[in-house]
Amino acid sequence: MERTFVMVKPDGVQRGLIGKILQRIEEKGFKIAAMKMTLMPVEKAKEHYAEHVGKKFYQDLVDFITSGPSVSLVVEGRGAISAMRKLNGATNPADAAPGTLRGDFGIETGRNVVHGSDSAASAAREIALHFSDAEIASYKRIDEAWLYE
Ligand code: D4T
Repeated sequence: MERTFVMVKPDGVQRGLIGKILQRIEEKGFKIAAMKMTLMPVEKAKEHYAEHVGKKFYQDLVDFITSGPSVSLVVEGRGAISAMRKLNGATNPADAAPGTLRGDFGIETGRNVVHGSDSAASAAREIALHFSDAEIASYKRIDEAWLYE
């Protein structure tokens, strides 16, 4: 089953949104295969956002993501990568549709509450960066027979 890397960013943690975000993911039917709260080390943040090196928002992004605890998740389910991007909403919360996490909980791009991998390659890279294989659980949700045909 497809896996994606999702993060409740430090603003989401500080604003008490962890539970609501997890609830949306769980209610959608996706499985939380791994989860941990960390204060992301600067070196890991730089690796995570390597594709943005040189952009004007890069340093602010690294500073922000390492400014407080964040919750890292591996989310699993059919089509999870693209579906999580849709659940998260547009990068700029001002453009994110109501009903999406960023649309409902955010105002500005630099405080957009959640992260989700943007492709299969990014998901594989980000999961390996933030989790060891032993930290990722394999189990069946009791409702799987009702989620999948
Ligand atoms: P993430 O990676 O956080 O899920 O966001 P997106 O995949 O939706 O968007 P992104 O990679 O283009 O941006 C990564 C991260 O940088 C912040 N950002 C982005 C910013 O502060 N200013 C900007 O102009 C852009 C484009 C927000 C998300």
